[in-house]
Amino acid sequence: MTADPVTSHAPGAEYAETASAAYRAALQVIESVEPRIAAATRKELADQRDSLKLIASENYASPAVLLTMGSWFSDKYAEGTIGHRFYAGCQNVDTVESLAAEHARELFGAPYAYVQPHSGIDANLVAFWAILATRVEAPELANLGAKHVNDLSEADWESLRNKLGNQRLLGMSLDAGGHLTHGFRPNISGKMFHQRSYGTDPNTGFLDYDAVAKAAREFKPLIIVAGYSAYPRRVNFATMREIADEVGATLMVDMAHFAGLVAGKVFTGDEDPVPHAHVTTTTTHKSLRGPRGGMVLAQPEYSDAVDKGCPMVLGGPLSHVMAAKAVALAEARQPAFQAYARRVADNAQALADGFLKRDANLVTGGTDNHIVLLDVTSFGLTGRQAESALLDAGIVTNRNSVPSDPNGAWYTSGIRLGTPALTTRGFGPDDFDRVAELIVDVLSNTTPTQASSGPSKAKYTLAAGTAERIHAASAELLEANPLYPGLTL
Ligand code: DSN
Repeated sequence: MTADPVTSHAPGAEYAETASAAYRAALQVIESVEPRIAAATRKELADQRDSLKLIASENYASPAVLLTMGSWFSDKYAEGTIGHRFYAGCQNVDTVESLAAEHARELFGAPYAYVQPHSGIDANLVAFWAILATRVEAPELANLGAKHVNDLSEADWESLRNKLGNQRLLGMSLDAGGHLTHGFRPNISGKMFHQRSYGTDPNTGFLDYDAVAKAAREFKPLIIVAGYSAYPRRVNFATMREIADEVGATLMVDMAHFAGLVAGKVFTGDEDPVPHAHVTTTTTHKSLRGPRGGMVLAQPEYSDAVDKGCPMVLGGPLSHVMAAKAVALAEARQPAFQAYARRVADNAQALADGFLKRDANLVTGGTDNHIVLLDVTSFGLTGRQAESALLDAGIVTNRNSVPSDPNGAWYTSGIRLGTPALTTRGFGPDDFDRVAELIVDVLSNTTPTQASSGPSKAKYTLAAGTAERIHAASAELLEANPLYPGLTL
């Protein structure tokens, strides 16, 4: 297998020697204080280099992004917003936050960007509260005579609390591929709202827009959440916005999984959520390939409320991570990122084709994004057994529910696979066909076993020699597509 010249390296090959010197020096410093942490850090890189990482929500950030996080910005408190902080001395944090927000606005064509959220769930909580504040609290305060909040009586507060706490949210169900934070009952989003889910067509596995519209008309939600973490297809956000407009709902899109495909212009027009959603949330570390963190993009009518995310919802911003977001967003604005994003989608197609030609079952029969959802019941396995057997063979995946999953959310019947990480290493379509072959090899050689104790849905036996054979085959692929080429510790 040869590495593809377009995307054969994670960004950073051109400064690998300098980055190596920086990491060697950093590890030496860490070693002098707590050698076990230095050792674990070295081991983590070795493990990541030596495994086929197919977790759809993971990637490899560039050394520039990673190095940016190791700075004194970590030491600064900066609650508030750019130019309006609750602490003195935030002039450099203002620079960092302004640059990150500017890159985000330019990259996504968004009128407003808020780069403080620490994670995807934080970004979604900021969005929920911003929508509640804009749609419920502000009009209610006007009804109460536009009093300053300090002048509200206890009865006014009670009335406001009742209204804020009695709103409805419609989101994609977890087993159809939605996310925990889209109204799943054990999550705060499923408790703070009256919640209803939409699913996918039971025959095709595709999103059924008529069913979403029907649910919206019946339920009349304040918020419709679109977006997914395990749905292998594109979404028409123009249609979702029409549905939201018809029922007077705010359309919130969580693009955490596919932000890289939006940034890389693979999803354009009706498939680009940013112009259609009132509020768009994302993480920055998945297909977008930045540091761990979150972000909110908003139309102007929601921006004031989003801007109050800290201290409304968030603690002090992580300024070192905001700096790294700026660096990653600058990388994503380069033409090379568009080539990368196209390759992520092409590779997912190749992975899906590789399974289909080997008679494996895929939810929706394929993919047109970065996710492939493999239904492992035809191998006689649960998702849990498949995940563990694959890990034994050095293939890192995660088990995932399939629609109407007979094995529930813990054992599951599926394996979710994603292409962003290995595409960063330089894997191309031929490599992903080989990955499909290796996965089918492992699953075909895995036998469920009845446990003498404990849950049998987790027990399995991998045929002798399988793990060794797959490790050797994976090593060839991994060596041809090295992680952080030129980076030596
Ligand atoms: N944990 C992320 C994922 O794996 O999709 C979502 O939060």
